[in-house]
Amino acid sequence: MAENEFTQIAGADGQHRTYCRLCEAQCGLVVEVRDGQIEKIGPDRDHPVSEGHVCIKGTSFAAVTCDPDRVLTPLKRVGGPGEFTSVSWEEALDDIAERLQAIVDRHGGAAIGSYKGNPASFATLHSTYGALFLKALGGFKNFNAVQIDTGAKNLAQELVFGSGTDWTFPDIENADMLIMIGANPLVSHMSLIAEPRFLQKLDRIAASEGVVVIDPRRTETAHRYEHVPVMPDSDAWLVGAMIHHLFEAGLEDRDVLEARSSGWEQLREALKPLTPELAESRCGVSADTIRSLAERFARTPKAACYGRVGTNRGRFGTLVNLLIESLNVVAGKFGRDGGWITGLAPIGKAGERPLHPRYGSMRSRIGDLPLVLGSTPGGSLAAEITTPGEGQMRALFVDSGNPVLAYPDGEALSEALEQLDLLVGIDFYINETTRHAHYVLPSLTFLEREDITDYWVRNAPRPWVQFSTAVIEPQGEARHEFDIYNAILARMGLPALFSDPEARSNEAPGLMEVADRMLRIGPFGDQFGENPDGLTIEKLRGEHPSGARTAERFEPEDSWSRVWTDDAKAQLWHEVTQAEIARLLGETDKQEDKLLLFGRRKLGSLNSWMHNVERLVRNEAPTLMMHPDDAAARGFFDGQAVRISTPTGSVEALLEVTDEVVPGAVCYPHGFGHKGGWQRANDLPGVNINLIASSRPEDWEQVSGNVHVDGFPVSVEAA
Ligand SMILES: Nc1nc2c(c(=O)[nH]1)N[C@H]1C(S)=C(S)[C@@H](COP(=O)(O)OP(=O)(O)OC[C@H]3O[C@@H](n4cnc5c(=O)[nH]c(N)nc54)[C@H](O)[C@@H]3O)O[C@H]1N2
Ligand SMILES: Nc1nc2c(c(=O)[nH]1)N[C@H]1C(S)=C(S)[C@@H](COP(=O)(O)OP(=O)(O)OC[C@H]3O[C@@H](n4cnc5c(=O)[nH]c(N)nc54)[C@H](O)[C@@H]3O)O[C@H]1N2
Ligand code: SF4
Ligand SMILES: [Mo]
Repeated sequence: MAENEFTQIAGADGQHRTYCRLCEAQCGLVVEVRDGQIEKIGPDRDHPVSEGHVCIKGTSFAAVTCDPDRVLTPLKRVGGPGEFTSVSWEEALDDIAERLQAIVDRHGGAAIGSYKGNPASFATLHSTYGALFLKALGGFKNFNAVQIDTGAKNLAQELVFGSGTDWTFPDIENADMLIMIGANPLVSHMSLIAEPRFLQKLDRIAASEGVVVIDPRRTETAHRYEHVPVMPDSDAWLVGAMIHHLFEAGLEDRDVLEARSSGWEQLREALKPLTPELAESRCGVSADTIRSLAERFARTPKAACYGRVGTNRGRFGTLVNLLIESLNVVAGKFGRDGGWITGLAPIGKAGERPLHPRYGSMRSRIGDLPLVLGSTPGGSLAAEITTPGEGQMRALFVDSGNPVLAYPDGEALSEALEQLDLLVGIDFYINETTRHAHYVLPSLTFLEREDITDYWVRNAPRPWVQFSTAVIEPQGEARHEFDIYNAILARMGLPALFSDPEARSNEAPGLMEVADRMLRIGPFGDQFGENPDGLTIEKLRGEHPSGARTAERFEPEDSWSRVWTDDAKAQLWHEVTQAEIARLLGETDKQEDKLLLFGRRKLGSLNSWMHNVERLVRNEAPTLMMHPDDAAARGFFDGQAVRISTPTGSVEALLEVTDEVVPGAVCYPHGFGHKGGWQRANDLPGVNINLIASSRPEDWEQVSGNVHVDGFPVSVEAA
């Protein structure tokens, strides 16, 4: 086959259309393959939504798939952390199944846990079958990134709209104004919004009524648009005061409030004391700015207020997110063209109440907190292992994740992991977590597997769906996670994933068979023939190799049909709202000599795991950013070595004196401080900033269980 011809045969010479599974933009890619190996990765200009957009991470991905440090055979631990020897799949799987069986027999399924990291959300049904695997063993400890990423937002959506998984997001395709709190899309490429061409969209909004970026740092995004600097961990004051002012000025949308919401009067009363003047004293944004922002927002018909990770990890994450959802309702932006909307997942039946465990239906063993979406707080991972008693965790699967770098107090977690009877890592790298494993099982990179965009495209202002064949054959002995789990279940005499429970058969339906069924009954599916124009995987593969647009436009109004509260109204008052507003107003204005530490992301990094790619990390040297006033007050200079301390620990960093950050706060990126099986990354400067963040349950945000990694107090001294 000629090199410039398109092909869908894994490993065949020619060009392969696929998509990037690193971030939510999921850009279309064209990969050139020769002699079974990747020659080049470029943009897919035929992709209906990314239209040729890519970033340096996507086009550098061959360096991951072909990384000489990649794990290509099962590894068995033979010494201290990181000391492994290659073994056969048979040996590894037999031993894992046997040990697992012994643990289940002796301690029951509660002793088993599973951690699925961020990349799992980009692989077809991975979170679903990962949870089914655990359930098959009688387990229910599902750890993931929820309580360090989205937990407060999930909970706020559940309380206001009745679903933690029908994400609300701004219709950036049609909005004229966007308020963005704690998000930096110029680096992250947008989160909870799937729109690869976001920059075009934001520029258009900026040229209309404006993009306002509320952030303690003058980020890349803030620099391009309007920046409102704010103290970390103080957004509840700001957003609460905006709602206060809307009511005060009579700018609320009465029609919406009366017909489609409940509890707005209680919210209005509770926020009466939260004046813009009081908010100014707590968040550093002037009362005038708060008032004018609220007025601009209310008076722009097509506007939305969006909060992302920076709103989730403070002491009031749930309240901030409740107030953001509420602000959008009070100002009449929910379910409006160019406003605040929900989307449709292509997979699974639409128009049904989501099945996730309701808030409060389960509680954590550590900290005794109600669980959000049934997910076990990652902050409890170490304590689940070290705390004796019923349900003590003895076995853990870490699949697509790296909690030692991702979660607070990685030191305590590293020590705890060593106490497990069985730790299995499923990854193509030995990372800071899997180096503690008894076995590391090699998985595929996304270029070696088929996938369908099953999850994040539900948050697309211009919805699409794409199926990709595998670009190359699996490297070495790497296997699909789905097959690994099934192989373990088979050895334990348990039915295969997704098989009919009555049949007790080990005959697994293929993963794509399951996905195809779910696509076909989904909102864009062919309904098994009833809707001949609808989609199937076969049709996606044959007719839309670059992806298919599934709807010209969402009907924003339909967002109201996905409100799952009992009365189908937006619920603006809840006991959580009440308690959290009271807690906020009861806060004393502490004037400690502490600086509040918050994080940042870098264009060439992806959380903890793209640091082995030379091209991405060449100039990577994380610094602690500090405002010139704070540096002068301490006699610090640019480039100086400093020690950052908390009661949990201390680390050293290089200081960068810059007025990019607000006075009173310091900024350091997460995901550094490597000691995995990656030669390049281990050489990088930088520390694991989560070593100094607390994982103690009393330090979690007590409503959502989110850990506090943005805006926590630290002291900084000369090193
Ligand atoms: N202080 C601080 N901490 C943070 C954050 C922060 O902003 N500040 N951000 C948090 C956020 S938002 C997140 S999502 C978490 C992320 O934390 P995690 O989800 O735990 O971890 P990652 O760093 O993304 O590491 C992913 C691992 O999965 C592996 N991997 C990649 N693709 C695949 C695959 O297809 N299959 C398998 N089996 N493995 C794969 C990689 O090699 C890597 O080892 O970190 C959180 N931690
Ligand atoms: N290049 C790159 N892209 C990524 C990732 C990556 O690691 N690198 N990670 C991916 C993942 S897992 C996620 S979840 C998304 C996240 O996507 P975004 O939510 O856009 O993430 P960040 O870039 O971390 O932006 C968070 C912003 O919040 C600000 N912030 C911190 N604390 C506060 C606060 O208290 N109040 C306010 N108002 N702002 C605050 C920070 O300064 C930062 O600018 O990005 C994804 N995309
Ligand atoms: S923006 Fe995200 S999806 Fe697109 S190429 Fe970069 S990492 Fe991949
Ligand atoms: Mo994330």
